[in-house]
Amino acid sequence: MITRIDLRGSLPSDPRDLLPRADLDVEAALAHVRPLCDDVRHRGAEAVRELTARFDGVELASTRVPPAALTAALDALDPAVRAALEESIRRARLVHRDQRRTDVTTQVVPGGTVTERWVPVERVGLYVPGGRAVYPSSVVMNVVPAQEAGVPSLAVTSPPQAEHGGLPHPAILAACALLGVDEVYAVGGAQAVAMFAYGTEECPPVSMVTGPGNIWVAAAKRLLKGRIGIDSEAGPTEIMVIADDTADPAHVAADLISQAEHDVIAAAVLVTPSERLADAVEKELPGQVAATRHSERIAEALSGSQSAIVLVSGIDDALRVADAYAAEHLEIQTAGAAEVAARVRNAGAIFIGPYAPVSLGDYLAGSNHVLPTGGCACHSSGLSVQTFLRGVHVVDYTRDALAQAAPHVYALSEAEDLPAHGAAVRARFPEGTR
Ligand code: HSO
Ligand code: ZN
Repeated sequence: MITRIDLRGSLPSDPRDLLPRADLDVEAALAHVRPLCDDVRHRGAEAVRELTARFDGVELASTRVPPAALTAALDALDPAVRAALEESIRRARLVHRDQRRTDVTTQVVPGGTVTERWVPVERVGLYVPGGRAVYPSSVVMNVVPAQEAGVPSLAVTSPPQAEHGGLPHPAILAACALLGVDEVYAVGGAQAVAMFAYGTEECPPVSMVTGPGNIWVAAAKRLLKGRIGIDSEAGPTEIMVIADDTADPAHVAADLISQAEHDVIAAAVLVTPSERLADAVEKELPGQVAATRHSERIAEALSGSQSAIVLVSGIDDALRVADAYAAEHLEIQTAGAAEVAARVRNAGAIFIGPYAPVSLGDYLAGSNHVLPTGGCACHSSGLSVQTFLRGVHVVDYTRDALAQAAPHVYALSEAEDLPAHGAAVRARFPEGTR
């Protein structure tokens, strides 16, 4: 069911290439998406409604979801799900509130200061997928950091579902209501990103669009990036587990399966120095997979070339493999797990020990579950308050402090053959600076 890769002899020089990663051809989708975005740019809400009829089979009277539909969805929400979402929101708020930044003023020289002022993005649009993946938890993970960053205006959009009366999925609407988001649109696909980027008569334009989506959404985000800010492009889910003999094979198997459940191209990788554990996990998998609801999807993900059990000669090599792979989620189930985790450089999020499975992080740890995939964890972070903030330098110098800097400005402006730069300073000191 799962490939085994034995690296106990030697590690390849670049272990990153060990496991192939799914590569969506977003570039190819751009050609399809460009005319749709142009249409929305020129014809606004009318184009959005036409495209929605064409792609979603829903005739929208208005692209905006009536506020009463949000309250109705919340009233109809299963109380257990409501309680879980409320607790998820509470924990996420605790963590993200601590990510807020205070303005810092640095005295560079007497009379010369630079303040870094943190300013939230004015208006953000959040895309929430519909269709097969309906994740109210992802609404929480996108909305909470934006709110804690102080974003004053936040809109959500999600594709309309014919079977739900042409509204987005009720679980999405209920999550919005719980989070206090009342501006929600029933629009999906590239036209949703274009609606946010260009604005329409029904939806004012936003400065930034975040949230996962299908290939058309990813293509529209790539196309409109620059006009709008975007978060990173979300790829298929990945879990890597570093485990040794101290790990429980049933738990390791369950965790690999949990993320394989997302997608047939999800990646589940165990890295272990223990052949005994490798054998035990491999033995666990078929029974556990067979017992779960989406067994076909999971079996396909586990048997794909992106998933594997990797045998290494020790924890040092396991860490080299993990750093090279830069997994979205990395579990450490070893002796001294916290110390091992402290040595990891590249991972979207790290889960320590036997009682921090990834699915806790997906819903309720308080951590964010929008994380870098596809190896991007070597240069990017998950979604956070910082995503929605801009650091603005505010420069404040007195006459004396400028006079002191002037000779250096003159020297550099000459060195760069930009004499007008020096002249702008010299103009303030007609009598000279010394
Ligand atoms: N593991 C997913 C997030 C998610 N899981 C949402 C369940 N719902 C990507 O990190
Ligand atoms: Zn998940």
